Amino acid sequence: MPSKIPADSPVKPTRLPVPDDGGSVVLERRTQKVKPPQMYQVVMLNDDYTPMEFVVVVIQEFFGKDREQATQIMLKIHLDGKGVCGVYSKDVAATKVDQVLDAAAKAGHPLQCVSEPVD
Ligand code: TYC
Repeated sequence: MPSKIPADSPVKPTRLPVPDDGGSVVLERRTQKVKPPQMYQVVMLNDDYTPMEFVVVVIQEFFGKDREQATQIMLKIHLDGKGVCGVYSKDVAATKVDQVLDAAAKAGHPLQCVSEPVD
């Protein structure tokens, strides 16, 4: 007895259209319905008080950027008001936000960041 195939499987069992198929089952491919997961970008916001050096270190530490990349991102945030530090799955993005807010609060800086779905 073949094991049961889940309803959302990309294949479905089909009986062969011949009278004497001996109960054979073929697997017919269905159109794939699974979509890639929604991704989230972590956006850091500018403020007038957090030191540039602190932002650079945070971006290096939590977003895996080298000093040069981190400095470019920090300057973009400083000039444009906000900037993307990285793109992650929902849970990882939420963890990055928590880590940044925690580090900022501990250091006494008002640095803010948020995660938002990528279109
Ligand atoms: N604007 C801050 C300053 O002039 C630097 C800064 C950059 C703060 C990026 C926050 O996300 C930020 N000290």
